[in-house]
Amino acid sequence: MASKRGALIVLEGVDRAGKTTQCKKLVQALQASGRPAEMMRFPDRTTTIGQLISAYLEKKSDLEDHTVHLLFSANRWELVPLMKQQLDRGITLVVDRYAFSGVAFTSAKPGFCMDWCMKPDVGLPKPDLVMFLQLNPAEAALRGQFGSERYETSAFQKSVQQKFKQLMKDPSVNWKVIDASKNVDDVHDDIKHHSLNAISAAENTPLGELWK
Ligand code: Z5A
Repeated sequence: MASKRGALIVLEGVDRAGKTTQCKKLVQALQASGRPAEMMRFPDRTTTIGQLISAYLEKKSDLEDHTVHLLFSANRWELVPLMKQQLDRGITLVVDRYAFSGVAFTSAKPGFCMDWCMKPDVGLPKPDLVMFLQLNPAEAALRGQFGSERYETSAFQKSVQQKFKQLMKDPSVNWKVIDASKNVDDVHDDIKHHSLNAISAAENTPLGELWK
């Protein structure tokens, strides 16, 4: 086991903000500079639970709203042993969406409060850094139309964004807002800067527990 742990870095953001593009670019840059790094994404559609979620998102199946929320959370929990193992080995994990998406998307549905939505994810490995890629709807539209998956409508995405705003008020999480309207390389520079700081800080800090 390496003496210094890796950092847990999460990218969140609105639809088409460039999360996947930037996660890949960050991992490549970290690896190129000799820092071990790997990418993860949630939902992880490769597991049995992930396949249930994927069918739901693709509208091939319907699931009751509480049930699917708990499945998204279970999909994170099932990966926790692997995440901890990799962080312990000194590997930095760059994660495309995490529990914050879980809370923002479900609490944007009628009849859900944020408190209930947060509960299943309490105690997950706490990210050392969460970057929120901010992009206004007009700019997102220039990057292509919404896809055909569930949740990909402008009204729903607007209320998801409001929920993210509320989550970002929580000072127990190290949030950084990134202007995602810049070109890919400039956004990457901002993300890399914050990430290198987080990696240094994480080396000497134990991994925390989210919302605990
Ligand atoms: N969900 C949930 O309900 N509960 C949960 O717990 C979790 C998730 C974890 C998963 O979607 C869905 O599940 C998601 C939330 C919900 N539903 N929605 N919406 P996903 O992860 O499979 O896909 P996504 O996260 O929705 O992807 P995205 O938002 O559409 O894309 P992105 O990753 O932010 O962007 P991208 O793919 O990197 O880039 C999009 C396009 O923009 C592409 O053509 C790029 O080349 C272009 N791009 C990227 N950056 C730039 C810049 N800087 N300038 C110009 N163009 C750019």
